[in-house]
Amino acid sequence: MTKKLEFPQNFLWGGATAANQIEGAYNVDGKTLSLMEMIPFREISDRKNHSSGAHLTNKQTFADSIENKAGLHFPKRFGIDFYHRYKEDIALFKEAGMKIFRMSIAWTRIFPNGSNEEPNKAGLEFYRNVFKECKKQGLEVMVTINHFDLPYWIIEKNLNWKDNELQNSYLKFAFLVIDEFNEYVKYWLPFNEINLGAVITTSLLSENKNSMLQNVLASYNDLHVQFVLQAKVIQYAKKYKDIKVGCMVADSTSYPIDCNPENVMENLKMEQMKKFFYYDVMVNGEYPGYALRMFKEYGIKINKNPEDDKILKENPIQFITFSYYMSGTTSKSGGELTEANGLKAGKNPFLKATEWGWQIDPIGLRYTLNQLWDRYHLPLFISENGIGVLEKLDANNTVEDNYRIDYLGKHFEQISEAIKDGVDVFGYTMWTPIDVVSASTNEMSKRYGLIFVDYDDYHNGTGNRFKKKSYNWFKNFLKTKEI
Ligand code: BGP
Repeated sequence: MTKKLEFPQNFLWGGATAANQIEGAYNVDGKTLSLMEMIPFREISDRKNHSSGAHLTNKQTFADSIENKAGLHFPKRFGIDFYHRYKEDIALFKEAGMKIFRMSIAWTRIFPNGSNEEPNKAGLEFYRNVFKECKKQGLEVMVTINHFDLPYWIIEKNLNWKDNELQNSYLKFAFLVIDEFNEYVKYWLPFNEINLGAVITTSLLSENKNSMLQNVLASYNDLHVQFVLQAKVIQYAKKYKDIKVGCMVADSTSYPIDCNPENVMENLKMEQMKKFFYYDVMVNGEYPGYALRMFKEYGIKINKNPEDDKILKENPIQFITFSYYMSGTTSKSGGELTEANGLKAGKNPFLKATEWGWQIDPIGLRYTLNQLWDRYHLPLFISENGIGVLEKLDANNTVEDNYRIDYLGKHFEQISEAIKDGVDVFGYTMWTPIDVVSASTNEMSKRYGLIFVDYDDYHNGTGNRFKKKSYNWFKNFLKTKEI
């Protein structure tokens, strides 16, 4: 039985990627390494557990990654060679019927050695060519200015977000790419998953890498810096009438484990600090009372510059984007936990989870869309959503990924329900249209794509692209809107 879904005619369907997970060519045409590209692969034994929350653990120390840079430890993060194959990939996106492509710009292609140098012409040219190709194929573009990937030269200089030099370097990079590419790129996101980014980069940059609590506390100050930098990007971009700047938050739905008021209250607090806090600051331009109370109780002091409040107030985000992969539960007494991308969430007995423990919950997406619309009344865009699975090409050079078809169809259904609820959702970019290197495991084998890419975890393979069953299903869905 098929079901026809309703979507507005101009709804932007598409796919999302990130430079450090797709481009490869990390040392080509002047590019230098970014921190994400230096993260070593996990130990084989660790990888069998598929535990998430990778990045640098105690085992994979910072020193390891520096050795990695010197070529002592291999491999690095290779991506899928989008750098050389972008025309083929964009043609496949177009053939599927996509209308928008979300990607990021590698800071290290534009300023390979520091921000006092001239921007690297070859880097600018690469992105201009990609954007021109998107235009030729009728795809809008959404750009993430910083998708977790800090240049290694920032680490060499020992800079942190609190340092003016890093802040100014980021702004120089952000303003430059907006000046260069505003005619091609309508939608801009200054930071990927701003609620995770600060925690991740703080842990990577922090001297005290072993204390997670300290990293989280310190990260509120880094986060504040990112809020202000984002507001400055919004302010700057106002000179271009045709572009819009929005946020990107790693969202997830959280339910109380039961109707015990203690647990319901705990869940409210969880939602406030895990999601609403970020949107509240970026939409309303001020820190909400529940956060100020929490900061006081934990002894967190936000070091603000005198002009920060004004900048935040005058430059709210113009639309909201978020990633949505899963939901979780909360109970005051703890309960059984699952973990995704370093965020812990309570288990839900009503839901199935992926091999990595990400609990699949399409209805949670409708729930979140309603929550965000009711609270902010800003246009919403789902900038990431998808399912990571271990997959192999079969004898027919395809993957019969019925589970992905099921996952996507059920999420699309809930988006269409939210639209019927009156929620203004204007687009969706799945993570991801094509297999890429995973952000949390650094492996190829956690695959999300509609298109299979022939590389293994060690970058063996032809790199050739093969359509999975879901590719053809999605192509047909875009024509018929039937699931
Ligand atoms: C998000 C990141 C992406 C992406 C995705 C899937 O947090 O923005 O970069 O990779 O999660 O995560 P993973 O690759 O770890 O499965």
